[in-house]
Amino acid sequence: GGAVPAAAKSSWGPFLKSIASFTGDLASLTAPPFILSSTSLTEYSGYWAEHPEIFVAPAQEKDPQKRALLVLKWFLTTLKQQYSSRNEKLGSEKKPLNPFLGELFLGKWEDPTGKIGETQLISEQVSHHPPVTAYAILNQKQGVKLEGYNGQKASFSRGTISVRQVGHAKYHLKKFDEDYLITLPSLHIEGIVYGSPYVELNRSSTIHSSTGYVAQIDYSGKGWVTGKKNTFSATLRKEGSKDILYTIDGQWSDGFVIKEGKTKELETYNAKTTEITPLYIAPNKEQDPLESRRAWAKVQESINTGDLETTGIEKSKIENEQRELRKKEKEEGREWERRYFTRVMDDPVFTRLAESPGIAAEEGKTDGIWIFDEKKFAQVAEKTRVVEEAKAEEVVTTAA
Ligand code: 0T9
Repeated sequence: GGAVPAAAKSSWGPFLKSIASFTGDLASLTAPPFILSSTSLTEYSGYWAEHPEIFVAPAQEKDPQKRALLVLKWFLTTLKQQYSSRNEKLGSEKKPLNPFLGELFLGKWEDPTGKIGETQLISEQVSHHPPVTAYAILNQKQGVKLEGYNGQKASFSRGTISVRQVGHAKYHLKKFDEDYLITLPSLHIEGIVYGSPYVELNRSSTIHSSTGYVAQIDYSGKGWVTGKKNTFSATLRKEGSKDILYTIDGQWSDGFVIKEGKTKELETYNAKTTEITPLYIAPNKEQDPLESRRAWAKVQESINTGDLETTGIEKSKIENEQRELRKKEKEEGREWERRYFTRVMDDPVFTRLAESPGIAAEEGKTDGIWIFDEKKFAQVAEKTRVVEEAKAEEVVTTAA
């Protein structure tokens, strides 16, 4: 990653002082301009499926044990995009735009070959205070659905920002009526004092399947086991058994080796050369006003051109508009209607798979669980169909 640009050095010192007295609300951190990204956090949901073929691969596997391995492999292949893509593209980790309530990020990964079918992304900001993003990723042809939500709890200690992720993801295979509960790793930011922050993952995360398989991924960074950054070691077992079915070791930003048991090499994965499939996003003018890139367009443009004044003005416009909306809702005694997600107190899939200690307790703090609402989704699809039909009709009549 690049170090602090010379001209920006003067703003990094005060920033370091300000994070030392940090209260835990990441959105309220006033970072120096050169660390600001023009990308909203709602876009980060797309990191889960930037290799659509790896995402849907488990749907084609008949052996439940191998399926569990493919789900683990897919999860591991998402980590590079999730946690180091800003670093690689922009030179360091950057502070994302803090999404407004109801913000949407919609897109699809097309499949010109027709082999795996289209994969669709729906991401929605379901809470602003505290920030929570919910998402669903669907491939109808393969019957694969990922849904989840997440927020962050941050703290400052020993010179670094530590972030605990609140929330989880669920991976569903329709054909096998199979579910996987994925917990999210906690992380911390390294390189802050040098002005080139990057993410390192902490401790461990797990994947529990309804077929009784458990994957555990242990993370370590530079100073630990191998001395290499972004290191992990994962195992897959049958629940309650000590026998290790598969082991996967490596660096999530670089590559890893999949072994049967502890030694028999099956496959190597190169994270650097495996290409990603770009997400298709509609042009801004065709987007819904709540869609991220349309709503933030002016802010994004001014961040990209380094026009601080316009950035401030345009950001305030959105913030004021949001304040007005919340005020009006309060007066009318109603709540903002989430377009695609609903909050529930009990999710049967989650409850069943979250039996292992530690998982359920963490979730309690989010005040319910956000689930993808198929009914709302169908309603939106129906509305879009009607609008499209009316548009087509209009074209026909004006042409006549
Ligand atoms: C969900 C992911 C999450 C979002 C980001 C902590 C962080 C915001 C949340 C957890 C994705 O699935 C995975 C990846 C990276 C996480 C971000 C890394 C980061 O630094 C930011 C926070 C808000 C900051 O920008 C702090 C400022 C820092 C760059 C300067 C020191």
